[in-house]
Amino acid sequence: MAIPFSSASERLAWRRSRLVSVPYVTTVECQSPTTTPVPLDGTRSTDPDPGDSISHYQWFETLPDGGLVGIGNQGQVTAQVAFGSHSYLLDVYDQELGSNEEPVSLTVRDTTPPTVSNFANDGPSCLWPPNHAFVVLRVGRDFTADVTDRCDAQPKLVISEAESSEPVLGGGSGNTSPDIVVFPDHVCLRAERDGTDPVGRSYTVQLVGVDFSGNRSVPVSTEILVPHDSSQQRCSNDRGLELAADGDPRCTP
Ligand SMILES: [Ca+2]
Ligand SMILES: [Ca+2]
Repeated sequence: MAIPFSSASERLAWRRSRLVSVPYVTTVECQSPTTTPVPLDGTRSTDPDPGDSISHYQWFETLPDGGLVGIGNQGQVTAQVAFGSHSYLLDVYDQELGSNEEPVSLTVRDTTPPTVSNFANDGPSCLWPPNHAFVVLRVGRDFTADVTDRCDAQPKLVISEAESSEPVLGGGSGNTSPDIVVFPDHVCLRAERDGTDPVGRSYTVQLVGVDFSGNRSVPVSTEILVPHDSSQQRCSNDRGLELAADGDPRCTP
């Protein structure tokens, strides 16, 4: 016959430090865009009463509204945890159905950067004529790549920076500034070069893959030339260039 327990000494001892010593973790790395399996182990729960022992376990996920969803009744279960922080409960019972309860907090985070492959500059590789207009180059049209991430199903390709081989002012480039305006999804490069420089101007545009946690991939880059003259390199802008004048909102920081 079961005897009701009322004194504190009859309660089951649940020691968090012991739980932590088994494959129990509070923060785990995201494994997929949906859920991440997290093993939970309550089998080191102990009962202080001589001759008594743990008889069964109940694991629950605690919903934001306080509701409970059962996820298993074994000592060891695997929780399928979505991205972010989530609350769980472990209830343990002894042979006499005395019980104790312990909250468990699990966080799935993403610290792994995306991977960029098959990067291509499908836009112009050189700009002509050097009429000081901005040329707008866009991710998805001019810059393409495959970006994959273990946790984010839709990581983005973004422009991280751009630089010029020539100073913004000086030489025979005219008196225009800025020459580069960077946005995540497009960049404005001024079609000009120092006329006294026989090499021409080279812009380097760098892009990275970014996931929703802000992790950034190893960068990829491409060069875009403004040649000294059209005989140096013939620019075949078959598709036509997207141009913008100074003050155009597309090229205003
Ligand atoms: Ca990631
Ligand atoms: Ca300039």
